[in-house]
Amino acid sequence: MAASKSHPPQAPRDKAAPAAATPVKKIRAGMGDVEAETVEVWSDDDYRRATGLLSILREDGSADSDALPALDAVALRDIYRGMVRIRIIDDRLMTMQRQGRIGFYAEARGQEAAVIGSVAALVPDDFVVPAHRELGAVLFRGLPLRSFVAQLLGNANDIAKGRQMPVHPGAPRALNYLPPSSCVATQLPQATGIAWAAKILKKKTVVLGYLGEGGTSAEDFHAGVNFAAVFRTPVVFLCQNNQWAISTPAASHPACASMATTCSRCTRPPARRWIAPAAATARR
Ligand SMILES: Cc1ncc(C[n+]2csc(CCOP(=O)(O)OP(=O)(O)O)c2C)c(N)n1
Ligand SMILES: [Mg+2]
Repeated sequence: MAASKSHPPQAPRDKAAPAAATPVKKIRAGMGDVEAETVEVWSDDDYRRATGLLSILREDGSADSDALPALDAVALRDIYRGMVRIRIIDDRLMTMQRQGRIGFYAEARGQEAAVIGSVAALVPDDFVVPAHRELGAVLFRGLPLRSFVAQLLGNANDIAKGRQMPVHPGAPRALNYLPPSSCVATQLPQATGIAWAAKILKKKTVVLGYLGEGGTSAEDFHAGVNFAAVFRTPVVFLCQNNQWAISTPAASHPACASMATTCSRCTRPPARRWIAPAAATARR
């Protein structure tokens, strides 16, 4: 039986007391902490910030200077270098793939800013869980280009010695970068799991899990995102909508009006899901 203290807070039973007078407790709960008496309550402002749209670029391509992050010159140079590197190696390696010298390659032309801008926001202890177009992220984190190309060729310098398909480079553990996943969306429950582990260990690690918009129609997307929302794991899902999942246009597969709606429906804040900790305890 669940101990009474594991239940969500109840309003006092005194019907005469006005509901507004009940103080709102701010207590964090979630998996790893199922004994907590209450869950974090989000204000309407928090909710709007978490589910709304922040756009720095306007429709005409100009930037909203008030929304620009404060980055110093060194950070800006490194970010730009990371983006240009993607463009240069994509050109060369796509050519090699078309020549039949590499078995497979996934380019990120047009997605350079999303890849490098997001990974640049992390600290080294944070984990990157890529899909198949975020190779620039592991180079940005410090994987030598030589190792990356060795993996594509599967030669003697490849860490996996050719046992993994091209464009799925492993990286030294210190880089906290998982090998890319080209099995669509399977990486997302893994991202949630790493974040959950970090939470249980009380680390400050954040996990960045990437997906393409096609991934939002895969079952693992829903498992990963819903699990993350229910158990409040420190994971960020970054969906890159390049409008196509191979030959399937983005407009044709999600039932929602936009990818943002698809995602935010699953990531409603926990105040509206507060039954979860009590249910988890009751099942013991
Ligand atoms: C589970 C699974 N189903 C199908 C495929 C075949 N497949 C490879 S890439 C891809 C489309 C991915 O589209 P999206 O998620 O938008 O990523 P993008 O390639 O556009 O970056 C599909 C269906 C796969 N690799 N894994
Ligand atoms: Mg796509």
